[in-house]
Amino acid sequence: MSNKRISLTRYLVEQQRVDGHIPSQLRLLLEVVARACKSISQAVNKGDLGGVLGAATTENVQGEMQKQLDIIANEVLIEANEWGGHLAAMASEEMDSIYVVPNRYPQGEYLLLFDPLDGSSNIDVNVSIGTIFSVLKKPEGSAGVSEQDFLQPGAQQVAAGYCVYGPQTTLVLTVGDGVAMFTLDREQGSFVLTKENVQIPPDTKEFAINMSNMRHWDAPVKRYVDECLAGQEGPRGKDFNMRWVASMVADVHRILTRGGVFLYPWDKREPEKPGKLRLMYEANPMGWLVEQAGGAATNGKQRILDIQPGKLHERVSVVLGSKNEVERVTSYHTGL
Ligand code: AHM
Ligand code: MG
Repeated sequence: MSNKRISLTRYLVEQQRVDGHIPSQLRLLLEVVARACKSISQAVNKGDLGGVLGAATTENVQGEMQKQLDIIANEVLIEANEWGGHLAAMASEEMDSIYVVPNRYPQGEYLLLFDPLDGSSNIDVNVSIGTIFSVLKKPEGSAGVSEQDFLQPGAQQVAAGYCVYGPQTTLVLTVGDGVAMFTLDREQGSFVLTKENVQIPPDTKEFAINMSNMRHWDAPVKRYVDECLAGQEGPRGKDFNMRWVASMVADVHRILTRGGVFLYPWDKREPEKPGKLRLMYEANPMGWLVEQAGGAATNGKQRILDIQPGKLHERVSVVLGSKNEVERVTSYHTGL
């Protein structure tokens, strides 16, 4: 990378002009999402000073109590994106059904899905949280727009990313040409390219899982974690370290930065649910980012991006990160 500061705008213009990776509507969409993330970052930063912490009085479609900031972030994303003419509809973790762009605005060809504020349990305790997003194209020839239009496997995504609100605010993006990271320069008010061609090392000594659920896991996940815990004396012949932020954005950001493996597996507590995390606006965008950085993402058995979603808020087991570790966990499930 040269010494010149490259803003997100310039990066996107060059992706559009030089490399032909993104059409202008998609560029606009990504700029608008980034602007919304800046505004969410401001609200997160203010915390108690802005009176935005604490619980709201509502539940989302998943039956989880919403926080005030969950609702604010959701509104910011909707308001920023509804009028630009780049979208046909949006879907969010915080909304039961899809949000169709109102008739008073022009309709675009893209569909935007997001988890407006991931890591809700960390909002009030000043630990990193973030926004995750995924962009799909509305299938051609379908009149109007319906939930059915959203139900495309993650491999069809045309852009995906997240913005982590931590000590720095960092936007991480893929349009299918590798992964780039942009740090928010608060004085300038713009995202500046700070890492390109992000690569996850194939091997790691770091795993991330909520260990308190151990007694509920399936045998393959137990075996994998037991072997990590056995360290140098065990079958892996090396010591492992454990990290768990409990914000997927922060855990994935660490993995994109220095490698590691992240697991949120199926467990016996709610056997009818395949896992805790949501396929379409958590696992798919993160899975694609990780693959674009040379890592892998599966549900323990198959590639996450190949899963055909059956419904908008579908859940999925997640194993993602350093390729050799993900392949190992997957082989413990499939026996291959
Ligand atoms: P959320 O979208 O309601 O915030 O839930 C998802 C979060 C992930 O960010 C994180 O990986 C996981 O839930 C943490 O779960 P746990 O509370 O079991 O640690
Ligand atoms: Mg979430």
